[in-house]
Amino acid sequence: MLDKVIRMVRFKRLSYRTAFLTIIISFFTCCYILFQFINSNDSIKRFDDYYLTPADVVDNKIEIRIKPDLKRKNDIVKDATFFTICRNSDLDGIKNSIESLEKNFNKNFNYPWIFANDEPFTNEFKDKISQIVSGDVTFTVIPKEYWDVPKFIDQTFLKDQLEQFEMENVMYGGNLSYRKMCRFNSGFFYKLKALSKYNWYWRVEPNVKYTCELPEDPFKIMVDENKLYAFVLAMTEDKRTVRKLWATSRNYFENLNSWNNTIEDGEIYQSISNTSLGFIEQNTDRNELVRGEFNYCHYWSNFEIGNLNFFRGSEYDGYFQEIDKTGNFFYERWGDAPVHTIAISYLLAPDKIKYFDNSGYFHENIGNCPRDKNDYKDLHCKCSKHREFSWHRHSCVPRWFKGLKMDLPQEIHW
Ligand SMILES: Nc1nc2c(ncn2[C@@H]2O[C@H](COP(=O)(O)OP(=O)(O)O)[C@@H](O)[C@H]2O)c(=O)[nH]1
Ligand SMILES: *[C@@H]1O[C@H](CO)[C@@H](O)[C@H](O)[C@H]1NC(C)=O
Ligand SMILES: *[C@@H]1O[C@H](CO)[C@@H](O)[C@H](O)[C@H]1NC(C)=O
Ligand SMILES: *[C@@H]1O[C@H](CO)[C@@H](O)[C@H](O)[C@H]1NC(C)=O
Ligand SMILES: [Mg+2]
Repeated sequence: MLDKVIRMVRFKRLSYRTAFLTIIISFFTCCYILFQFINSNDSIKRFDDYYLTPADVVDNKIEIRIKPDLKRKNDIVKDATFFTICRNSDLDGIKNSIESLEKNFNKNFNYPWIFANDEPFTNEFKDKISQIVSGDVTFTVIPKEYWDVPKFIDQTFLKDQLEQFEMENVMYGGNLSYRKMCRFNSGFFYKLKALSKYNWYWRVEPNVKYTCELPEDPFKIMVDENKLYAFVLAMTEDKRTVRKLWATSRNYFENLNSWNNTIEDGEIYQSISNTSLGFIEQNTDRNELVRGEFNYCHYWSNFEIGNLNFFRGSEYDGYFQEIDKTGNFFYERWGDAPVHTIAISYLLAPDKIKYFDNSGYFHENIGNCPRDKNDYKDLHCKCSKHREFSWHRHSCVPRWFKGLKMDLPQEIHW
């Protein structure tokens, strides 16, 4: 090889000195390229070039089952719906969730319910579900473009990462479908045609329980109180799943034009108003415009009531696409909960976020159980106070009140 180069150089009548220099320069260029390549595993840049903005596609396989004799109250929220994504195999689990919500709430309100799946629902699923939901029911199939691993993802790197996460014993560490689900819930659910005539969704997962009655209509509360997002539980995320999420998110939000407008001359960091970052940020420098660290708190997204137009808006959707470019929904295991939370914390003022106390909501073993004896009795709760998590020391609910300077519920001293 070297001989050849030298012969070529001689052929071109160049001096040995030029040849020597060329070889040295080539050598260092090669080293540099190799070094960049080795390091690129860790850089965001590598994947940017290949990113294709997700196509806008339509879920065309929509089936609606109308309840013909439904007489709904007047003061319901017209553009509100329950929303569930699940598989056919989740039938029993989702039946439990529906029965619990119908009994404690929806039998009096008959809100519609939309079900989405990455595969078509079976007739058995549709029949059984339609029987137990009191409102109209819609079934839709999630388009492949909104679910499958996109082309820009490096399959070899992905395989390594799944193995790595599995080895580290991260929950769902090696699970690819879980990542597809999280990405869908981060950047696509609000684009479904099945949801297009709605502005409010209430997310429900299989095997959740509402252990108390909900006498008031949470959708109505959202509208009346001018809120955009509601949560009932909050906790910290496994750091290993979101190693690069905070940095990537900050890059996006702090380069938005609107961000500059919120920082006035001479203002110190603490007085940047109208974000809800106080919930998720720690170790901020009071004297400098320097952001703090992510404390890993997030709104637990298996329960959510949210405004769809907030998610459909260019600030949120633009955020999703920007962070999607990194491929880290797959290479890491970014959850929809921290993604929603960070966006909400940057984009919404504290007064746009609703905390529903005394929800009696349980996801598996973790939930809320009213503390006050009278509340417990009045709401006909059936939950164990020993399983109450909202005010547990690992809960982020207290942090929300403190960080956003909200008044704690009366009997809580933190
Ligand atoms: N259609 C579909 N839904 C899924 C899939 N994986 C998870 N889900 C749904 O996504 C939601 C979250 O999944 P889950 O297993 O409960 O995750 P966890 O709550 O984080 O442990 C639930 O509503 C599941 O039914 C999938 O592969 N296909
Ligand atoms: C992957 O995650 C889903 C939940 O999203 C779960 O139901 C499934 O059992 C997991 N698969 C494996 C192989 O762990
Ligand atoms: C925000 O302000 C900084 C400094 O004042 C400037 O360098 C930056 O370009 C601005 N960003 C945008 C998006 O306008
Ligand atoms: C913050 O946003 C709220 C709306 O959420 C608005 O009413 C209020 O005036 C804003 N405050 C400042 C200081 O901009
Ligand atoms: Mg779940």
